[in-house]
Amino acid sequence: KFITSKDISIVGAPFSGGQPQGGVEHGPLRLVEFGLNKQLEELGYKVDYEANHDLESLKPAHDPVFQNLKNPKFVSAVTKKLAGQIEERAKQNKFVLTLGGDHSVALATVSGIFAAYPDACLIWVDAHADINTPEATESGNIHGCPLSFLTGLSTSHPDFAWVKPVLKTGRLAYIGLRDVDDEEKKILKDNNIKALSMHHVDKWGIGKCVDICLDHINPNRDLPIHLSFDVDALDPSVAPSTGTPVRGGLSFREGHYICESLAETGLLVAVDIMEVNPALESEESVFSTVQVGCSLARCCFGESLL
Ligand code: NNH
Ligand code: MN
Ligand code: MN
Ligand code: MN
Repeated sequence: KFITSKDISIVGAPFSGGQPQGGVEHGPLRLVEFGLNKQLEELGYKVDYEANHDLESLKPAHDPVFQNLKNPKFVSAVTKKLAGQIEERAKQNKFVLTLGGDHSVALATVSGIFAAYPDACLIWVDAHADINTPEATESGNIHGCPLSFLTGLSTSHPDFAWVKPVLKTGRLAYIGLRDVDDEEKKILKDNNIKALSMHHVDKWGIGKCVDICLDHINPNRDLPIHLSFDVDALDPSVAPSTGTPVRGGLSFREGHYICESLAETGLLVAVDIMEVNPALESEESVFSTVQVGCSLARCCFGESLL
């Protein structure tokens, strides 16, 4: 056991600068308004919440596209600040639950968590691989790039020089992929990264997929685990309110199974619930997406374990 307390530090990351659609910055507050803090307290945890309402103040007056990336200075400033906060909370022997916000915020969560736990491994649950380099990205949206910086595959962008290559490619595994750019496919192959797509979920079932990932990145089940869960990994019928829905995703149960089985290891130290966008689609869509976001988080903290 890496964490001996029953303390959860919820870090709000109300930020949308890593992609073009507004609204995702309202994700954290909606999850908290839905009762997430109280739900986790009912599971026996002591919960504190830092809303980080002031992130907009880090927006520079002038932030032109540089080396293909959009809003590089804003994304860099926000994620650098949050990384320090997350590292501090992790070093206080607390579970860190980060609520996005777009997935560029993983620059902060992975930097912060791996500073506290250098031997950690990362499970990335997403329809997308988010490992584009500045040279490779077609969109220029930084939420599609965090893993290239964190793994050290991108080193040349000056705004992200502060991001240390804390994540070895052998400690990264994906589940749920189905919309991966050609350049990313090459990166995954060249670096021998364990990447399970929806095809693998169909073929082997979710149980075997989680085992395969853990066997690869945590073979002795003795390393801390960080889960970064992009809700667009779920099928759009389950989590419709997200910026880039892709059909054919994880079912409600498959998503929850991942969280439950990681909770069961006793090795989880950090969880990110990302890309909930309450500005998208209908009020019913928002309700189901926020509800599933909260229930994934609760399952990470053992709700459904007997
Ligand atoms: N691969 C695309 C890009 O880099 C899409 C990324 N979008 C996401 N990632 N939602 O999770 O822009
Ligand atoms: Mn707004
Ligand atoms: Mn993502
Ligand atoms: Mn995604």
